[in-house]
Amino acid sequence: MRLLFSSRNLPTTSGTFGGFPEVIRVRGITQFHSQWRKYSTKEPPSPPTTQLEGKHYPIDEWTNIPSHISSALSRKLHLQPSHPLSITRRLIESRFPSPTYQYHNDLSPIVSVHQNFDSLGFPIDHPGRCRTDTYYINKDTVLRTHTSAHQADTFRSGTSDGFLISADVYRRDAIDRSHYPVFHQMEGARMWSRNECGASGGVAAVIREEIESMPKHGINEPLRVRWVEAYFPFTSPSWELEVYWQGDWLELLGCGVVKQSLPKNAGIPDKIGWAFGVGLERVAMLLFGVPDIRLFWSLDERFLGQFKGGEVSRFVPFSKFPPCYKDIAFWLPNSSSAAGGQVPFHENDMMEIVRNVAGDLAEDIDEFTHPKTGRKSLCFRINYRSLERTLRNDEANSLQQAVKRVLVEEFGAEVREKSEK
Ligand code: FA5
Ligand code: MG
Repeated sequence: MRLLFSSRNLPTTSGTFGGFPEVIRVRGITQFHSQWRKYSTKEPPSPPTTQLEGKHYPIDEWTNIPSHISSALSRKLHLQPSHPLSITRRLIESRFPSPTYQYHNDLSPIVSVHQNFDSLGFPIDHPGRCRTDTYYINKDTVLRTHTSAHQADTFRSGTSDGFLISADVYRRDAIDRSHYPVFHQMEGARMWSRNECGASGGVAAVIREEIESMPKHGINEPLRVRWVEAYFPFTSPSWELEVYWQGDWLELLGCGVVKQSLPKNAGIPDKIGWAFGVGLERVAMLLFGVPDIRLFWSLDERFLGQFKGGEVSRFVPFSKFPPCYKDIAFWLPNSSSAAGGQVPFHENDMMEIVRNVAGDLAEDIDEFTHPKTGRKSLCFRINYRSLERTLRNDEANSLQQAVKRVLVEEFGAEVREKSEK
């Protein structure tokens, strides 16, 4: 069994037990287990649990939530009045007024696999369901990977024609300037009775119109945008909207016409409508000129002090500290995986190891392809940079050493020493 996380980075896990606690580790999650013995008069052991948002959840071989993720649950940046994410949320909300639209900003991030995937028609083998992509509390419960997890329930509640749901969402994802494992989405949806939607191009035309009228306060024009055809299991047709940013196309949102199975299953078969899911960080990066997604998590007054509720202002960088990159190349045994089984090592496992070790000091990771036959050889370049101070080379070296240790001890990797810088 391979272990993904080191114990110092693990969430609090506990069992209520009738004997002396014994610390065990399953897929890197430390658990406290009772030593219940055959002849004990005490109660049989309860299964190990993890505590999130004040509630205990049983953990199992699917559990994969490290402490840097569980500690983000309480931050709720989209609700901090002077935070750029909250300012962005309110600006978009102003485009979709009450009472047609109802706002839901405080739904729990802990949802069932059914809500997150099944209710939206995700096929059972969809890659989004993998433990390499999703944070599982246990096999039935996840940290929502998108605000669409609440679509079916909100349609079913039927309390308004439209809704906006803003929330923190969680994904095991790449490390770079526009990706973070915790980010914020806003889900928007609007339903009509079939004969009510009068637009000449139907629902599809309405959604593109609605989205193009989203706020563009102070964004340096000309803004180059493009619509790209996309696929989501719960909309058809579907599109993504991209914008040209820092020399590349940046995806802002996904949207489409809601597939009929959703209103049908929600008990409103006569309704049709559209839905979108927009990344609030991505919009805020454009509106406020924030160059790196990690900044939104900063507690530094030089960042937070620049913003005021209701105002869109340009971010003034306090400094640009030098980067420090380190390369690592290694071979893996053929069966190596985060799950310790047959699933191959995934690029996201590397991202997770580095996030565990380096936190926000990792700016981006690039994967190099290595022309080798036989054993699987992997090469990564990790760029370390603090947003708040100059990172010393020896600090970056010890982070790199720690990454290496996890790869060796928990994945059985054989590190190629010459590849180090
Ligand atoms: C979805 O999550 C769909 N639920 C969106 C949707 C809703 C489609 C309703 C149709 C109808 P996607 O995985 O593309 O789609 O993510 C939506 C947006 O979230 C992206 O366009 C991007 O702006 C943002 N996003 C995705 N991953 C990250 C990340 N790791 N860090 C920051 N923002 C992200
Ligand atoms: Mg997408």
